[in-house]
Amino acid sequence: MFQKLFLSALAIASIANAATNVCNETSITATVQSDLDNLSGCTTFGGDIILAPTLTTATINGIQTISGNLVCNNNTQITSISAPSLRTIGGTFQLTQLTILNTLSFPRLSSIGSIDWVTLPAVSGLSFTTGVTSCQDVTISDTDLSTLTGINLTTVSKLDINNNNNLNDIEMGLTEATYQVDISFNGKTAVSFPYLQWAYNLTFQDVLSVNTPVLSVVNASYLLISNVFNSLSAPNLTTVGGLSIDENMSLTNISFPKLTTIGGSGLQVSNNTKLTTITGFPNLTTVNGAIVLDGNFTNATFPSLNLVRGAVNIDSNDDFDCSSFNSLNSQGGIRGNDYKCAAASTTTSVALSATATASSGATGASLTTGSGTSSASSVATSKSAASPNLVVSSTGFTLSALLAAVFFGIF
Ligand SMILES: *[C@@H]1O[C@H](CO)[C@@H](O)[C@H](O)[C@H]1NC(C)=O
Ligand SMILES: *[C@@H]1O[C@H](CO)[C@@H](O)[C@H](O)[C@H]1NC(C)=O
Ligand SMILES: *[C@@H]1O[C@H](CO)[C@@H](O)[C@H](O)[C@H]1NC(C)=O
Ligand SMILES: *[C@@H]1O[C@H](CO)[C@@H](O)[C@H](O)[C@H]1NC(C)=O
Ligand SMILES: *[C@@H]1O[C@H](CO)[C@@H](O)[C@H](O)[C@H]1NC(C)=O
Ligand SMILES: *[C@@H]1O[C@H](CO)[C@@H](O)[C@H](O)[C@H]1NC(C)=O
Ligand SMILES: *[C@@H]1O[C@H](CO)[C@@H](O)[C@H](O)[C@H]1NC(C)=O
Ligand SMILES: *[C@@H]1O[C@H](CO)[C@@H](O)[C@H](O)[C@H]1NC(C)=O
Ligand SMILES: *[C@@H]1O[C@H](CO)[C@@H](O)[C@H](O)[C@H]1NC(C)=O
Ligand SMILES: *[C@@H]1O[C@H](CO)[C@@H](O)[C@H](O)[C@H]1NC(C)=O
Ligand SMILES: *[C@@H]1O[C@H](CO)[C@@H](O)[C@H](O)[C@H]1NC(C)=O
Ligand SMILES: CC(=O)N[C@H]1CO[C@H](CO)[C@@H](O)[C@@H]1O
Repeated sequence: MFQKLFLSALAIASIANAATNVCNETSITATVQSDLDNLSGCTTFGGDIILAPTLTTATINGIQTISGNLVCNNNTQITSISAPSLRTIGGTFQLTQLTILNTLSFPRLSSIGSIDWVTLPAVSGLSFTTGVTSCQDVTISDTDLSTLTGINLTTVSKLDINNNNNLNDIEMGLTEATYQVDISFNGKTAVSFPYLQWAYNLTFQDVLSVNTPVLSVVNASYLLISNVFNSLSAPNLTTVGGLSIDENMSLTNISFPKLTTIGGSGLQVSNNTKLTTITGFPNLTTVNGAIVLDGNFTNATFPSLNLVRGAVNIDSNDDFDCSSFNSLNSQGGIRGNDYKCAAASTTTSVALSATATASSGATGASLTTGSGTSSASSVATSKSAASPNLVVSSTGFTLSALLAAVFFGIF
């Protein structure tokens, strides 16, 4: 009786002690489980915990906060890592090259400085019951995850999710992404960011669908390359730094109803095999960079477009009428030093081009048409093989504008 009481008093004392126990070690490398057991009295561990390649399983008991990093690299025999009490990892949660790891059990984990998980081919799910809601920097590459359930962030700096072959669903409550979102080559992933309002830089490659109903700004570039969706819509997007929609084999429909301004990185819509109409930009008025349209389209209509500060290169493999671009050009709406519109069969194609690139000086500006004469009104009946250099860098800009000014001054 006395002994029992004494023991429970001891237990209470150790709990009370545990609640305030900060262990200030800077770093520990655990080679056996007992090394981790040594730390179970620490509620906060001040440094990094490194799990050595000798461990076959690792359980981190007791610790609620790791102020530094939690790292396990290059371990070919570890199958399970768990931390029943862990809530916070202040630094990086780094797991790389763990070939048979299949269990990540962190039921209380909610906050991580950054996630860096690369080559975890046997990790197919996360046992994150509470769920991580705070993490600034996420890289998840080459895992067997089918969803990211257990990670649901509202803001992020970098979200780089690539080469996870089974990942078929990404849904997150992100509202802003301040640096980079890149979802690429994950097999066929349905991506949904229902609350995302802006992203600095956004890339989707090889995705099945993109749902961004409230996205209104992409500051830098929005790249959509080799995706498998047949329809693409950004219903609330008003401004992007650059927009590139390339090589999406099934794409038949694009819709950017509110997109008004495209920045210096310009607009490119190219090699989307089934995209025959590029008419999803009813409100686009200004492109502060170049426009490149290349593919099997018969209709590319931009009813509000009145200013393109870069070059324009339109190349249709089908029947396409260049007249609206020709008139934009003749009204001075194309400020870049190259304007070219060519189609496989057409009646009004005119190719105007400066033979000099923006960086090679302003002396070579010249006017050519598809048929090789020097008259702007002559008719080209076949596609020009020439493909002028259309790279308009921000530094080349002033020169382009200058060139254009000279050009339009002469003609
Ligand atoms: C651990 O570090 C904190 C702050 O640096 C300090 O207040 C505390 O006394 C240290 N604890 C031990 C056990 O050294
Ligand atoms: C854990 O404790 C044991 C026994 O006190 C000690 O031999 C070992 O070095 C400790 N491990 C670490 C990593 O501190
Ligand atoms: C893993 O091991 C390889 C080969 O031994 C080495 O090149 C690499 O740097 C190691 N990676 C890490 C993160 O330790
Ligand atoms: C993610 O969090 C948002 C709120 O930020 C919530 O609405 C949504 O249901 C969560 N999604 C999942 C899959 O838990
Ligand atoms: C945007 O992302 C793309 C693709 O990852 C990258 O090539 C580009 O440099 C990024 N741009 C900026 C401004 O960070
Ligand atoms: C569209 O974006 C604007 C900001 O440009 C925002 O105020 C508005 O709420 C968004 N619309 C919807 C339907 O979310
Ligand atoms: C990106 O755009 C958003 C929304 O307009 C703005 O709040 C943010 O400051 C911009 N970020 C940068 C780096 O320009
Ligand atoms: C088109 O842009 C103008 C501002 O340039 C805006 O007033 C108008 O509401 C936009 N139309 C649509 C459909 O968003
Ligand atoms: C479209 O594809 C062709 C053939 O692969 C390539 O030569 C061309 O550069 C592509 N167009 C663009 C704008 O990338
Ligand atoms: C145009 O369509 C043909 C036939 O469907 C296809 O083979 C070709 O790759 C397409 N070209 C482009 C640039 O998408
Ligand atoms: C191109 O598409 C627009 C918008 O759907 C339509 O108004 C226009 O008549 C079409 N032009 C041609 C030449 O088919
Ligand atoms: C023309 C082209 O490159 N199409 C690509 C479109 O996207 C699919 C799916 O990612 C690719 O397989 C195609 O190569």
